[in-house]
Amino acid sequence: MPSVDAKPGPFEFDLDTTALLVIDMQRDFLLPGGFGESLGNDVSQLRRTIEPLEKLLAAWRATTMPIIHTREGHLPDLSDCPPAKLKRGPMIGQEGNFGRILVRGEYGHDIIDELKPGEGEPVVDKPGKGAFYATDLHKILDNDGIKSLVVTGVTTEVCVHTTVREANDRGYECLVLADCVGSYFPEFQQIGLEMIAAQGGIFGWVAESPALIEEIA
Ligand code: TIU
Repeated sequence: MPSVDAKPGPFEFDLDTTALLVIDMQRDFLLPGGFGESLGNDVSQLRRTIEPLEKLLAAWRATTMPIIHTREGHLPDLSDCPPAKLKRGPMIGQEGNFGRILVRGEYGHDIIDELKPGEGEPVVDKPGKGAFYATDLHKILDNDGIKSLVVTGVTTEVCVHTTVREANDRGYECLVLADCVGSYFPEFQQIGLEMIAAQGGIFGWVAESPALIEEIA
């Protein structure tokens, strides 16, 4: 069984029951001039994940293990956006530099060109931060016999954390790749990763992508 050097200890996984999750690598969050930057965020903190993710995707696509992408966003009429979310995110649905912000079908809502989903790789649209809430993700994984998830994407303390917590409660073992997840806030990146592996791996394992690529190559 492949094993990756990780915190709090080796992460063992089976090539037949492991999937890669790429969370919300969307233009709205990552492009200079986009929604994320318009909120005063430093998008370079997220953009440093692009190159390691390109390498990881290339290595992963050479295996038979599935890849699932997610996107955060809403229906054009915002009927799936809770008023409470809209109240604290009044820009959702407004016209931005890349179309209506976090609205499905808009340019900014889609995944960045560098990490464009490949043929046959599901893209799960989610209205919330967690990838399991109000989506078919659990069903997609369960149908494929998936038991372990390698989790990547943005942002570490928001959609990555929420998804990893949801995954734990559904019985998945999660490995989070430190160089393939990003936060606008360096301190949240560090603490967010520590929180996952603390207490003997309360939410899972944390490793660097080159260690995993070596195992699957
Ligand atoms: N994908 C995701 O994390 N959505 C967010 O809203 N993240 C923030 O950090 N705001």
